[in-house]
Amino acid sequence: MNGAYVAVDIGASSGRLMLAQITKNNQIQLQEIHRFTNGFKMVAGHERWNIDYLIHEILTGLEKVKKAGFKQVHLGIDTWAVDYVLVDHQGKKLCDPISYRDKRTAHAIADLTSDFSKDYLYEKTGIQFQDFNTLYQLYEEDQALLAKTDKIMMIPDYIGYVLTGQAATEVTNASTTQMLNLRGGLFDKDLLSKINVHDEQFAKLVEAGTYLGPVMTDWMDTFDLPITDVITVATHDTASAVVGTPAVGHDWAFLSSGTWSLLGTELNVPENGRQAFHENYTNEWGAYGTYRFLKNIMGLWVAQCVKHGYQDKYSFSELAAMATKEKPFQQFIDINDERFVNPKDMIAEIQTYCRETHQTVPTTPGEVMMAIYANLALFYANELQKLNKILGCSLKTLNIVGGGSNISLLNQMTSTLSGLEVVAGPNEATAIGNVLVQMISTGEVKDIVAGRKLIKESFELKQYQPEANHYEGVLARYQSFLEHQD
Ligand code: LFR
Repeated sequence: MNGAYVAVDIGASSGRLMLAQITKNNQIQLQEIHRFTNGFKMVAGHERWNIDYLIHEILTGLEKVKKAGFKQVHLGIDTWAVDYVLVDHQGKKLCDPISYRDKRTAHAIADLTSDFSKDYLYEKTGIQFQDFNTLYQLYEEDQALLAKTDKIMMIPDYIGYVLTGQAATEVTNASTTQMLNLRGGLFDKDLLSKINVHDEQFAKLVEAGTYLGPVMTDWMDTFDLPITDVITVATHDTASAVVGTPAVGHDWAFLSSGTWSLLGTELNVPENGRQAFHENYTNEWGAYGTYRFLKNIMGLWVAQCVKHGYQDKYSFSELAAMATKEKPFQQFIDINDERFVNPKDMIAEIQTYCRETHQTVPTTPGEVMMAIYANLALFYANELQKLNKILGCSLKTLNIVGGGSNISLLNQMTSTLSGLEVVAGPNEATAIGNVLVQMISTGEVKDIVAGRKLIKESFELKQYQPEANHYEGVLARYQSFLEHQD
């Protein structure tokens, strides 16, 4: 009997428990067990996640696993990155974690780097400058709370701790703090001292694939759970998504397309030279000694906000269908502009941007959505060119995974603009990467190469080829638009 593996995968807008097994004919079978919404709310002056609710949903999902007939499972947890929970000496959280979209860090990069150079920080960490990185969040942290803090736990580490009583700091996620030393492999004491934090405030660093412990009997008394062994997977959702990308050979890039679009490639040696610094590329640590060399792109967050802006009257597929009827490239938008991080009204923000830049203003839902998709595709194509330049490579394939891999319109435009073959799917790559690390840990799958092959054989993938004579000169005009925006 093959093992049963549960992936707890929580993103900024939703969470899910997926159950996976390897079938007799050697395929990964994935089944959704439980899905719930996630989001932040303004509480006590800050945008916060409701972490107790998330844990409750995980336990509810695990009850469903038991009801489905599974008495014993392995479990891995991945979530978004950079956010953390402050835990006191009694092992209790001091408050609900603040979201990376909270405005408290708006000036933190400039303030913190006023007495040392950004080059110095990039040279040490190889991590992109995003004002939401843990480094800046801790810099802005309430000092009274920090004084009471025994442990600073990243979100998935904290959830693992609450479930098992065991504390660990998993590296794929810890690297996003911008506090790990790229060469030494540990928290950088010099950086920590600048934000009044000590390395004893973090539990021991562990690699993805490390056994954490069983879910505590206390939980088994209150919930009807299977016997559950927690494995520390690649706890950063993007790290799991890259593990779950069915790539073969070299010359491939990935696009993990969800709330964020994470576009990049997998490296064995980090790249933190001048060009990477200049382009703000990041070297996040991956599973099995790899690095995710990537850029954060605003992604489907913009579309999610627009959908809410229309009072959720239309589904994503209805919106995509409306967009398909519109002409692309009626306006250029720098989709990574800070103003789209958390505006009050995304539709109005897009329209104001177009007005300010003297371009056609999209008005109907179809026009607004086409403006978003077209500009995402342009952004992707532009970054793919940069990747080739920085790394001196010649990418051939873009693997698009995650929820966004279902949007054919976007996939086709991306392929045509970039001139690359696009392989789309699986949409649940993150959950798949999560279970794959578990399967490798238990020995059911040999290694990541075998695992990616298994994914390729288990899930339906769609291919897109660049269309000839389409969009001539559009990318060049977009690039010149961006240059003039700087
Ligand atoms: C994607 C993601 C990104 C990270 C952002 C904030 O869900 O984890 O990789 O930069 O969320 O945590």
